Amino acid sequence: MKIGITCYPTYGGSGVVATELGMELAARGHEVHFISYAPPIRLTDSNHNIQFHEVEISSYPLFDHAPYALSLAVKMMEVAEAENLDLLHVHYAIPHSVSALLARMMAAPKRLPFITTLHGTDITLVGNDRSFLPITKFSIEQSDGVTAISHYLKRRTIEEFDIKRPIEVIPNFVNCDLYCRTPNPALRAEWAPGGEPILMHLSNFRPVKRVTDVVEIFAQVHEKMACKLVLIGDGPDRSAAEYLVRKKKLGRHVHFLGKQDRVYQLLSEADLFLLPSEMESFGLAALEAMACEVPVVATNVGGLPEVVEHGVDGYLFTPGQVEIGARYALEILSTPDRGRAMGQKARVNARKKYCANDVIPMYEAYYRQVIEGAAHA
Ligand code: GMT
Repeated sequence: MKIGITCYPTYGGSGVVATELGMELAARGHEVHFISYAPPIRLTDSNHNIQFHEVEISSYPLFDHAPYALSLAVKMMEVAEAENLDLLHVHYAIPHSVSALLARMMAAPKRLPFITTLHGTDITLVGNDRSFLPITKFSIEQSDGVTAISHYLKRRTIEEFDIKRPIEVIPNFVNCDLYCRTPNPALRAEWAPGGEPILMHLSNFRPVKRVTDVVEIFAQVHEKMACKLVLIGDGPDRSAAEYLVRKKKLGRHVHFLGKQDRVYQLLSEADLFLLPSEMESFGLAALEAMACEVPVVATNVGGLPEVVEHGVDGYLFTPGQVEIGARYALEILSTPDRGRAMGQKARVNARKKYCANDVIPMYEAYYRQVIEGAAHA
């Protein structure tokens, strides 16, 4: 198949999923065309089946804000025509599904079906910003196919937008061959020279991630046992987290790594992964950690209970209740094997439901269904 994929190319989870999906599809022989304003940051494969098409953003002085959604629609239509695309697959509803809808209309009478994959804040945040609701609802209804990354998000979309059309749940996935435990003793010695357990967090440091709760939990664990904290990523709340670390005089025990590409090489060094988010429709970072045999302490919100099994491969707690998060973290790290058995269960559970080898065929089957449906429409 020839598929056009559009996503935010920066460090958001939706962009990561879209990029990994494109690379997996290309490896399976499909032709993949990424269409966005910049190459996706996780696009590390140089497969000849992958091409990137840049959307140029117009800078005409009259435009205070360049009309990206329109430029994107034109580019989608042009690429579809030039490359004879079978399908557009857009990740994150706003504004990508609206652009795809316009592209489909412009491409007529040639058929150009499009699938919208909902990731989370495209649904949960517009719930709070009513001005986006009508156009998001319209573009979901007009999509030839719609997928959600968790059962929670499907339910929330139906409720929030009063959607009557079918929504397919195709969960996020991880490449289980790449994301596996491959210890790097030199790295561990650098972060934890005394052999201390390592707690880890990975996110885009947005307020929804509650990164300062990561520091609070770590501080409480550190009072009871020697340990280290590694934070991967960057974003608006990094300064607040750094300030809290300084205030608590924990600087010698905390490593801020900033944005990193090959996170699977880092996750393997963790003994525990912390994800105390206010909301997660799925929690891809938790799944990536689990695939690397790392038990997770996360919040019991959104789709996280579909990923982390409380008491089996991690623990779940209510957002903001950092004392409980710290208690769970201590419980895991105080076991004689320092949580290794729980970590192994985490990998088993990640493999059961979320390996790319099982999830990519779900996308392929759905693509075929949507293409056939459009042909008969
Ligand atoms: O919140 C983020 O990290 C970014 C956001 C996005 O769409 O880029 O993430 C959402 O999509 C991820 C990938 O599907 C999910 O794993 C995250 O749970 C989801 N974030 C929220 O729902 C807050």
